[in-house]
Amino acid sequence: MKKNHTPSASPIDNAKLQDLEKNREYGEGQFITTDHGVRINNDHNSLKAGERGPSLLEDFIMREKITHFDHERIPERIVHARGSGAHGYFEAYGNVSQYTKAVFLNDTSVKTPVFVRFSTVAGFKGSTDLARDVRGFAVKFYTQEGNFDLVGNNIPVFFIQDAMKFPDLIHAVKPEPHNEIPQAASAHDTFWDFISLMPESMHMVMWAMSDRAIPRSLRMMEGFGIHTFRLVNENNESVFVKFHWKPKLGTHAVVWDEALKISGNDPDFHRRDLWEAIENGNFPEWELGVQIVPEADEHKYNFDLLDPTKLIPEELVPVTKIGRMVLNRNPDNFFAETEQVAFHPGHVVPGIDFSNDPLLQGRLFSYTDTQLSRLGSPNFHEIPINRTIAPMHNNQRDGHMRQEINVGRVSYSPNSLNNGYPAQAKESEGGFVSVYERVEAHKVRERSESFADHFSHAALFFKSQTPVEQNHIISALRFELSKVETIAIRQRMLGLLSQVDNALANKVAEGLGLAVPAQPEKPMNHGIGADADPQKHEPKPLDKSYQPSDALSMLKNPTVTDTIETRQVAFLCADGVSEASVNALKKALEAKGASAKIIGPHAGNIKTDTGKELKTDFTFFSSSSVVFDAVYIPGAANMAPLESNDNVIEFINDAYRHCKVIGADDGTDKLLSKTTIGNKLADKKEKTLPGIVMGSSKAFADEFISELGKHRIWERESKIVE
Ligand code: HDD
Repeated sequence: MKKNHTPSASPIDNAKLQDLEKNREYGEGQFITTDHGVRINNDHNSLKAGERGPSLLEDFIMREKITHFDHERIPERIVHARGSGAHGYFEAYGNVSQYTKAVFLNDTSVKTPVFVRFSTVAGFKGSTDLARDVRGFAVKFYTQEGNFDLVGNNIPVFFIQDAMKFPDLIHAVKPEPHNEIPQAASAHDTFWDFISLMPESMHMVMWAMSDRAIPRSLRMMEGFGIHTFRLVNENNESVFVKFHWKPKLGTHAVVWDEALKISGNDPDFHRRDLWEAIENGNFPEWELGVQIVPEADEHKYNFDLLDPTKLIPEELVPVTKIGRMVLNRNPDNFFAETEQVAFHPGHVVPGIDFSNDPLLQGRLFSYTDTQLSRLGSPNFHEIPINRTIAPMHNNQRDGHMRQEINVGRVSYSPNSLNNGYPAQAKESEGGFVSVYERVEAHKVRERSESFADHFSHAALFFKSQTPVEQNHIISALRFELSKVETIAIRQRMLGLLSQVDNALANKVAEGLGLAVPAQPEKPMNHGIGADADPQKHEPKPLDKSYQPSDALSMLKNPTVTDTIETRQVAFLCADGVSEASVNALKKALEAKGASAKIIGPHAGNIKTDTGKELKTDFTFFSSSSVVFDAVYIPGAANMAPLESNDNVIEFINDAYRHCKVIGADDGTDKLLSKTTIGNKLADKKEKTLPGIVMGSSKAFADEFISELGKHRIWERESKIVE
């Protein structure tokens, strides 16, 4: 059989790595040329009739350069436009052959390359990272049996039950069409109008209003495949499966006021954090977990496994860890890799198959379709980042920007001129065979009655949260709904919330200056004919049998860890800062994998009390405590430059407000007295406050590190929403 020429290899094999090396060096010691290889003699001036004369049309060099520039942009993704990517690998633990024949999930000797793209959903490509939003968590596994894409989110459920409603959901959440306001925010009328008429969204709304929607870092998020998928073993036996990603650093978030301020201070906060962690060798890591449900148990639960607005509580079906993923290489080129990568839930390999979840089924159509308009050609699989590392042969031909030069006469099957090749693979030869599922039914446009419980899982989520987390959900709902101008929408939302949890609804209502309606409005009264009622079935009453699930709370989650690895502590310094004070905590932090950043009155260097130069990383003016995990005020020969600086006071006040650990050496009392800390101490007539570590004792560093390991000192905040 003749081989096809493949001009460049897949993005991650050795040949590609060498190519990338070459690309990196490209240009070094080389002449600049046109796209067609002609050396350019002058790249600074267009061709003109005389030095001061008009430009000439014959200037093929300028025309080529400008034409290319004019076409540099491609349409951004209709959703998930804002994203950041990284390369890495996946290693299996080798404990799932009884469930799946997928080689990459079983063979412990294989390191499967991956490319991951994290994203927000609603904002445009240039929007802030810290929008309140679901985060996309899309992983492309370049397996030896073809590409498998796990295109999930950091929230385990979704807003809607049927793909038919996806365009409506997205139209509602995107900036409103008449004035294109607001950017990357759900806090506006059209979003809540839609939600208030869609009771099925209530579970997801609880998650989206929780701190899951404002992660501290992309490296500190869980990931979920959401839908129930199937795993299939060598004997063609199948089980249902839910996929989970569990982050090594634990699941952490920022607080809302902080998120708002980060958006101004560093809109690239998450992108920068991911990039820098990888550049510094702090490779983000997750374990892949599965919840397995035997086919026989399909109808065992009081929710439907096919309903993507429901999750399987981990207490009912535990998560088994089956491998780990490490991200260890930043992209070389954002456009070529992160922008052009094309994910698709329909990219599966033998051993993984779909369930009949109607949201998943719709997605199986949507993703290839969108690439055709976004990447502009059915040949998007040939873009290096999308190429499979498995051998690829078929009779698909031609189309825009075809890269492959297929040789020979044969591009059809069956054929005899190429001895019947490329040939079909039997199942035993790795051919993909769909799950042998019997389906016999009427064609209907209906929702199953088993999808009609919209409130029980929302209530389960809410009651599984700690009071701090519940407060954050209440505050978020108050924030969002107070931005909604139409009072009827606010009221309708209160009606829905009251069906989840009365106390929750009452607290939100208080913040809106409204009362919870005695009788929640029936969503379908709004212009939708009774016959077209999408639900058809009356929403089911609240099922109170669910026990709270710790895994749903970020603070109670059993995987929570007190590591301070990669945390960044701001050291507020000025000339005369005590070198010993700086070095003692810096050393202790670095020993635990955290780092110190010196914030000073100006860029360049400051002088320590011993006369040594200390380089500042940021200034009081150019930075803010919102982009750090904690703050330290070292001792100093002269504290006056800090005491008289409003930015320093705000730095400390924000850190206090956002429940961050603050360490203060001896001699900082006067500075602290000008901050919230001073006010609180004076009010309480106490010497200490939670998470404020004072003094210069030997135990100081240990105490500071132990407090930092708690991520935030929530006691300080407990009274924000009474
Ligand atoms: Fe989607 C992109 C995740 C439902 C249609 N989706 C996209 C991305 C993620 C998800 C992470 C970005 C991939 C990347 O980084 O390039 N989408 C989900 C999840 C869903 C979901 C977890 C529900 C469980 N999506 C969904 C539905 C539809 C789409 C129901 C359509 C019927 N999604 C798309 C899309 C996108 C997309 C329009 C935009 C860009 C792209 O596909 O490549 O086709």
